[in-house]
Amino acid sequence: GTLDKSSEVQNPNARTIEVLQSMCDYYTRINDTWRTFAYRKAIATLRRQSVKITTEDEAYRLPNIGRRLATKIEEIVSTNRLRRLEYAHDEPLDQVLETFLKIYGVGTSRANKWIAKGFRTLQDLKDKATLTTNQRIGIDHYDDLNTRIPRSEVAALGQYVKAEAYKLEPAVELLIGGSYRRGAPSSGDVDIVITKKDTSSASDLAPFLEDLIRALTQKGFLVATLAALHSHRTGKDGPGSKWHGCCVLPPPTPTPAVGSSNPPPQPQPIWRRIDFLLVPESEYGAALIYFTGNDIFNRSLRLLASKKGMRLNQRGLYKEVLRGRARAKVTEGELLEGRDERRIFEILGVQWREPSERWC
Ligand code: DCP
Ligand code: MG
Ligand code: MN
Repeated sequence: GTLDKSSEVQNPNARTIEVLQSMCDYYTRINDTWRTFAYRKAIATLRRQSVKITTEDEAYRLPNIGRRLATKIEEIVSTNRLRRLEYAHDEPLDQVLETFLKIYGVGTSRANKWIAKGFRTLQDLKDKATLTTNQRIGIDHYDDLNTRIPRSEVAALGQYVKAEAYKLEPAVELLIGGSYRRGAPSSGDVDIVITKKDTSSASDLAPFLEDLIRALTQKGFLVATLAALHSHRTGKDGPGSKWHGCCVLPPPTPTPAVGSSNPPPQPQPIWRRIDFLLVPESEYGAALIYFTGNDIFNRSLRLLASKKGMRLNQRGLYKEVLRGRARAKVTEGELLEGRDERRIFEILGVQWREPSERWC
């Protein structure tokens, strides 16, 4: 409030507090909770002083101010600034944050923790950080996994998977969803939806996915697993309904060159992200809508559904669930449609949109 402000101006340590607050803000930004806390306590102590604190010793005698902070307070008073703060501003930490956030599966919290530990480059992470298997993959294949996949390669990768899948089980159906289905000229990953006639649960398809993953791995097509998730339907550990990983387009099997024992070296294939989603036929329409996106289009459809007393998720369109106290779910809600993509649009009362018209 206004009162606080005027008392702050009158506080003999106002300038010191201001500089320490900037430092505190900086540590908050980089998620250094320990230092943030230490600075906040020191600032609170200084706020309570009625005389100006000018030397390290004076500061150190106060509660909640350690030797290092006391040194900084003397530096602020004698130079009217803090060297560490200027250093902090100079550092292109946003750039570092950006670099770290582009590692597969890394979010703001993880990235800021690394920054707070002083890591500034991918090499720092490789050398000094304790990495999960996925983080290691994300760093080792950083450039590959941040390279978009041309549409023609998405098609070729999808075709490779389809051929292998139909060999294993002719009755399955595979479709490339995601941005590819929306007609994008390039994609971030390959999204493959797998279904089969007369299935009503993803677990009906799980043994097939296991076989497919095994075969594609053996062929050298799949090169890393990032996530093999379990059907949340059953809630138990069981066969996966979702698989995320990396793949490469295997080079054509080399034909033995005549008169040459040294074939030219093949360029290293680029690692690509690939997702598989198992969908029972009874949920295929809803899953297609979800997996075609884009995410913003999905959100607006879901919002529309809820405005109309319905609920849309990747399994189906439902009549809104009844909720008891504390919005606890009482029933799952009556399924209106799951199988037919067009029918879901109809029931929602929205005009059919071709996948290429679903950019938001
Ligand atoms: N999806 C969603 N909400 C999310 C993530 C995904 O609705 N938070 C849906 C919509 C996406 C689809 O899943 O279209 C596939 O997810 P991707 O992350 O693969 O996104 P896209 O395929 O649309 O784009 P990209 O080319 O980056 O892969
Ligand atoms: Mg995608
Ligand atoms: Mn995807």
